[in-house]
Amino acid sequence: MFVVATAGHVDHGKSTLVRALTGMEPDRWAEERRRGMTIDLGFAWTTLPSGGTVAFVDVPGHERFVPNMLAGVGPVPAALIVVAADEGWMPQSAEHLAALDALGVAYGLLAVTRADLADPGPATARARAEIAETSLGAVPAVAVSGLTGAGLPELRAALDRLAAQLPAPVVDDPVRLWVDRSFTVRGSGTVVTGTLGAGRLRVGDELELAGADEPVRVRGLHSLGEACPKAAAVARVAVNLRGTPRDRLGRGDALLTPGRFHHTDLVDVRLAGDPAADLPATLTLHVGSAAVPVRVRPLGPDTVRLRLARPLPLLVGDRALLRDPGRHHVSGGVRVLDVAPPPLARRGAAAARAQVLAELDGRPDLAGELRRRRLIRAGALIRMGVPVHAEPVAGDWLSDPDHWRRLGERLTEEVARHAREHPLEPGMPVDALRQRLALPDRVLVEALVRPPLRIHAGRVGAASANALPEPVALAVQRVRAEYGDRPFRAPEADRLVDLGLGPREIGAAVRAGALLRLADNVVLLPDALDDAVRVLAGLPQPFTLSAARQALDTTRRVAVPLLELLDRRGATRRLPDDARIVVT
Ligand SMILES: Nc1nc2c(ncn2[C@@H]2O[C@H](COP(=O)(O)OP(=O)(O)OP(=O)(O)O)[C@@H](O)[C@H]2O)c(=O)[nH]1
Ligand SMILES: [Mg+2]
Repeated sequence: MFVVATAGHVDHGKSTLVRALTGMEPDRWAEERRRGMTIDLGFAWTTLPSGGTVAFVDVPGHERFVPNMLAGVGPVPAALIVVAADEGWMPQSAEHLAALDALGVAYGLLAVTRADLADPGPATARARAEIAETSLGAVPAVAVSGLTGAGLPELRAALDRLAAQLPAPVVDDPVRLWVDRSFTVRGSGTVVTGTLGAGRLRVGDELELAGADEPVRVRGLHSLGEACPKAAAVARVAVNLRGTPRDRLGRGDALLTPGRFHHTDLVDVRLAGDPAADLPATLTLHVGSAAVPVRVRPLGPDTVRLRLARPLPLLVGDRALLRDPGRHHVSGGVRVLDVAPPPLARRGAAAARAQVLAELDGRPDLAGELRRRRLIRAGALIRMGVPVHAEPVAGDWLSDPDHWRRLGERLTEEVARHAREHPLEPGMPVDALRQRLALPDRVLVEALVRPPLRIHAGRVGAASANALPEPVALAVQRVRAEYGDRPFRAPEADRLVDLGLGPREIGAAVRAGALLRLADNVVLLPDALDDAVRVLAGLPQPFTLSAARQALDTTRRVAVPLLELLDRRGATRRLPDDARIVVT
């Protein structure tokens, strides 16, 4: 199927032509038929000589209904421009063409209608000249009469040739179905319609709807009036949604493949036409079937920041147009450069931003995004429309290679500094490092640690972190020299002070396994525990505290906490009468 939107001035015969080609009535409303004028979008389809199907989105020509026209052409990549032979080029011929140009529509046909009323030559020449100046370029032209049917076979053939030129749809892309109508069908509930430009839909699919907390589910699908289990782009589709109230969605909403779109109310864009200085401060942004008021902040010569009145699922590279509803004027097309731009808080930030934007062209660029964002989750990039084809540095984090290298260097410096400032600690806590380097996730710290650094017990330090600082190592050596032959005699508090073993030094020695702490200021050499168990096992069982103290040749100051420690470790067991036995 291929979808084409009509375009052209009011009363130039768009709906008549669609009716003549399809036998279907594009003017759905009684009011439209009564007034002989299209107000809202119409939909009709027919089979072409090739056997292919063309679906029309028929738009209104009246200037009051340009917003409806834009909702129709927004998601459609091809246009049938209609000009009446007897009236020629008119204001909405120009405005519709400007809109197609702004949206970058590149495929089209010119139909000069009402050719039974006047020579189509002059209107054809003027229209082709106007169209040639736009994104559509040189287009084929066919003179037709909706009244007599003259030219219709030629127009059908031309539509077939146009269909053959269109690029193949990307059916593996995520779905972003811009809703152009929503209504309720008795017994089925809410139905929305739209032009599926990419991707596929299946009955049962879960889709995301901006503003809804829960996914919505496809209960039924129709295409061209027929129920179908699935539909692939390009197609006109009607989607029946399970459990979604009608008032939850309407024109301008989009049904999305979950997790694939970033909803944004702030975008930086490049203007296709007018310089930024001429733009009013408020305009309406038209994209897909949506129309959203925006505030415009000029940045560079042809770049502006748009603040949207409500968030939209936009991607880098999206085409949209700005219109001044007050002046009935298409201000120009825009190309989305950044859907998650940085705030402009500092002085000079806007100028700096303008320089960055000057380098961007709206083509997704992974290396550039990483350079600018430094560190970002793959999912966030995908939701911006930037394909990810790089290895994450950790988890699903991607980083600019230079930034990652600098982070590694800074990590080493921070660890070294921490070691200088806290010589007794066995390395820098991972979380302190994470904060210091302003990293959003611990896994990044872990990934940055390289030999000779390592992570041990939640800290980053040299692989030899167990090595004691020299003064502590010397003090422990002296303890060993003095107490090695009296292993259960702990140095007195003032002796510890003499040796330079304050609480922090003792802590460091204990963590390094060089001393065993029984209580505050009561330390033994670490092998004392096994020795004690051996000595106690040689006593008649059970034994009392006093017997233990004598056998170990020590004081209550050591014996009490030592036995308690052995109890805790399960080496000894305390009996109800306070005697103990060695557990074998
Ligand atoms: N003689 C003649 N009259 C035509 C032809 N095409 C359309 N008309 C008449 O022109 C008038 C407008 O036609 P429509 O098809 O409603 O025009 P439209 O472009 O759809 O108008 P809007 O949707 O309101 O913009 C109607 O009265 C049609 O009968 C034609 O080829 N020949
Ligand atoms: Mg019409």
